[in-house]
Amino acid sequence: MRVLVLGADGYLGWPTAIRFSAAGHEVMAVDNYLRRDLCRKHDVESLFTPPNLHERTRIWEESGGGRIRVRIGDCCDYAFLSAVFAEFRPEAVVHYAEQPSAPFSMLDHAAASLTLRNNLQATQNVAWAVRENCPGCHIVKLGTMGVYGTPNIDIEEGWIEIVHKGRRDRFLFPRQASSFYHTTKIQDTDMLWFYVRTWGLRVTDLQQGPVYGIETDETERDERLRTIFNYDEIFGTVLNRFVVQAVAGVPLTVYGKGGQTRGYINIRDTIRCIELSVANSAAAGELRIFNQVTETFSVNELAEKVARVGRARGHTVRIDHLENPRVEKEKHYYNPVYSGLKELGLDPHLLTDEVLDSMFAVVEENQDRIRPERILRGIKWR
Ligand code: USQ
Repeated sequence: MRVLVLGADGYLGWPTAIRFSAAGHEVMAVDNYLRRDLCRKHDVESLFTPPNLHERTRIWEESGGGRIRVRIGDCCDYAFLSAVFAEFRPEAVVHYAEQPSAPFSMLDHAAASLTLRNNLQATQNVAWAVRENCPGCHIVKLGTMGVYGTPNIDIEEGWIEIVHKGRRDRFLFPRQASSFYHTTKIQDTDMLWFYVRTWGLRVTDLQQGPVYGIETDETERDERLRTIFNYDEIFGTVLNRFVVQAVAGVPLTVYGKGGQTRGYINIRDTIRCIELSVANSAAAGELRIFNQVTETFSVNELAEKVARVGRARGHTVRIDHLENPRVEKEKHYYNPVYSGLKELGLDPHLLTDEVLDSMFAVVEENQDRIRPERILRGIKWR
C-alpha cells in the first residue's frame, strides 16, 4: 500500500514510518519539525538527538530498510498538503501531525493558540486533501484517552447507545477533557465525524493512552534509528520520565496523591495498532473508534514498579508526592473498554520488569546526557 505518515519525525511517527517500510509498503514521511523547534525554544530535548528526517531515512535505507520519501512542510499549509496527496495518492494516511503535549497547551495563551490552530487546521486540511485528491484513502488519526476524562461509568470505545424517553440512538461517548490539548482532540473527532457523515470519508480514530518505551523491532537495527525520547515536563510521558528520574537520582515526581489511573501502552503496541488499523480499513462513511491501551495503572503503581526495578539495578530511588500542577481527580473510578484492537490481532507487550529493565538499560547508556533541570518546569493548570 501507499502509506502517508504525517508527523513522521515524532516519537511515534518515526517508528511507524519505518515499520510500514519494513513491511514492504511505499511510505512518504512528512514533518515540519514543530516538535524539535518547540523543544529548542523551551530548552528541552530528547535524551539522544536523532538525525534529521532526511538523514534518518538514509540510515534506514542503508540498514536494509526500504526507501522512504521525505517532504518537509507544514500540514496547516493546505497548498503544501494537497500537493503531497496529489503526488503520492495514499491509500492510507496516518495523521500524527499535531502538537502532542498537554502541559505545553497549558503554558500560556500563545501555546494554547498554537495548539488550537495547529491541531484543528491540520486535521481539517487532511480531510479536504483526502476528499479532493483520493476520496477512498483511509484516515487513521491519533486521538487520546484523555478526551473521555474520568467519568464515573465504564468508558466505551468511542460510541454509546442512549435510550431516552423510550427512544434509542447511538452517539459519541461523552467527552470531558482535562487539558486544552485533549480538548483539541475532542474537536478533531467532532470535525472528522462531520466529514464522515457529509462526504462518506473512512476514518479510524485511535484514542490512545500515555505511551512508554524506547525501542521497536526496526529502531533496534541501529542506534541512530532510535526515536525521539523526551523526559521533560513538556514532552515526556509519565513512565518515561520516571525511568529517567530513577537513573538521574531525582525523586520520582508523583503529582498529588498519585491515584490518577490511566490506560497505558508500550510503543511497540502503538505501532502494531496502527498497522492493524491500516490493514483493516474503516468502511466508507464510518468513523471507527478504538481505545488504544493495553492495561491500566495508577501513577503510584507506576512509581512503585519503577522504584523496585531501579533499586534492583543499583539506583537509589525515592518517590516524592508533589503538589499536583494539573486539575484532575486523584481518586476516581476508571474502567475503559479496550477490546477492538485485540480482536483485530493485537497481542500486547505488557509492562513487565523485563520491559522496564530494557528501558533502564538504554537510559543508563545515556545517563550523562540527562539534564535534571528539565524535569520540572512549573507549568500549572490554574
Ligand atoms: N503525572 C505525574 N507525574 C509526572 C507526569 C505525569 O504524576 O511527572 C501524571 C499526570 O498528572 C497524569 C498521568 O501521570 O495523571 C499521565 O500523564 P502524562 O504526562 O504521561 O500524560 P498526558 O499529559 O495525559 O499526555 C500523554 C501524551 C499525549 C497523549 C496522552 C494520552 O503526551 O500525547 O495524548 O498521554 S492520555 O493521557 O490517555 O490522554
